[in-house]
Amino acid sequence: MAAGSARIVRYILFAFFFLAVLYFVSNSSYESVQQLKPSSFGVGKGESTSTKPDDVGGVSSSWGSKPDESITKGTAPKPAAGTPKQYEDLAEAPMALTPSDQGWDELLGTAPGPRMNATFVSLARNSDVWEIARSIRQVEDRFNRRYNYDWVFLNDKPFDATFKKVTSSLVSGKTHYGEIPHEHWSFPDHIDQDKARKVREDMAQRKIIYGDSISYRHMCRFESGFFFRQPLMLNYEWYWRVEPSIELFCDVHYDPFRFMAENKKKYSFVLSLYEYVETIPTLWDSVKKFMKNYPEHIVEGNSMGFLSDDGGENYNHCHFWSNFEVGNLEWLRSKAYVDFFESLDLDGGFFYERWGDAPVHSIAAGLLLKKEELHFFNDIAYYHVPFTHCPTGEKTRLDLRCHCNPKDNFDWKGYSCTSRFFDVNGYEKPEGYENQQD
Ligand SMILES: Nc1nc2c(ncn2[C@@H]2O[C@H](COP(=O)(O)OP(=O)(O)O)[C@@H](O)[C@H]2O)c(=O)[nH]1
Ligand SMILES: [Mg+2]
Repeated sequence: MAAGSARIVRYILFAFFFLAVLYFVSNSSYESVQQLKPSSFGVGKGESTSTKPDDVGGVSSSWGSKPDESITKGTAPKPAAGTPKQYEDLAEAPMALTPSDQGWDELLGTAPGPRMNATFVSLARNSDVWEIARSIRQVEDRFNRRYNYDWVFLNDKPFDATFKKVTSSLVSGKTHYGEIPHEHWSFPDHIDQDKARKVREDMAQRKIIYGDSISYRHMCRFESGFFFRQPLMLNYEWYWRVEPSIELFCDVHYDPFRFMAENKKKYSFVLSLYEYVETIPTLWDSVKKFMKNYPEHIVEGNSMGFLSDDGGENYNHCHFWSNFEVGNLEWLRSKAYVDFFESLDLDGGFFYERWGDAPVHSIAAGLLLKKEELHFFNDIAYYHVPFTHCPTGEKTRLDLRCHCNPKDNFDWKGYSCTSRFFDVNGYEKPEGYENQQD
């Protein structure tokens, strides 16, 4: 009896031991599977590899501004130039499941060749975060994932943690965040506040788009005269402006910054159109005053023919749409451009009317640059509500893996000025343009 129950106890102990071993084995293999789940590796390059925003101080400047912040992609080395590494024995190719695994970045590949001293730049509010995220994702997928250019974000208020976290996780280059100083986003002393308010009330009644908005006017004045001289922007020679909710429809196979530099271009566009007359009734009078006071800044061989149909007497309202721009910052910082902006600013039309930065930049590009210094990027396909630039020519669209509908292309329609740009420069229009005129 006693021997029998001892045997049963031995059986029970053995069964316990067996179950314990089974539990240990299954539990440790569960943990190794667990490691592959995204939630356990803190994805978000911002979190895992960024230095803290306050690691990088502001750049001092005679124009002055609040300290800016930068987020630098940290410890993970950038992939070497060239195409992604190929493994002859595929069994040896690492399967990179987490950002810290070997080979994670090789999937992106990096374009060979030099880099320009260039940055993307976006003016945005914290509430724009998801719209700018969509834009960044498209710019990265179609171009920047292979070039890793930096991105500067500017705001009249401090950027919040969500904005910084989301945008820095999407940009493949370094991200920098700058707060615009009050004097670049407020009424200058010479503006009569009462007069400006009456204009806004009148424009609201006439239902002029953004006619009653103060912040839109600060935005237009800032983009016209100050974005290029923010401390963070002083570090760069070239910029590409990106707004929230834009789309890029085709692959960008080469570096537009390098194209601009090597072809001596200073300003570029993808869409052009006529400005709402109600927003700029006296802009051309101010421009004529500037031309009279500063004849030395008006270059020979300029694009007056794009801006005026009667040799400069009247403005035809053609302008390049400035929500897309690739341009040269040294030009905007030049005495010629700054004199132009300051002369216009003194006349007060940013507040007594509603001058947009698009006609201001365009008129400057048209008069202060030689016409060969302007460039139309046919191969950068772009959308900003409500207009699309979709390259003319099926071969171009297929080669660039475009996903825009050619019927939406605005270039050759009646309200576009791009046809005029071609005529003024003596460029031949691309094959098939006649079929896209309406
Ligand atoms: N920080 C900041 N950015 C602004 C403000 N208003 C407009 N923006 C930015 O200025 C640019 C133009 O504004 P948007 O609303 O797109 O004007 P639209 O394209 O002319 O209709 C965008 O990049 C906006 O994010 C503002 O009050 N504060
Ligand atoms: Mg916009």
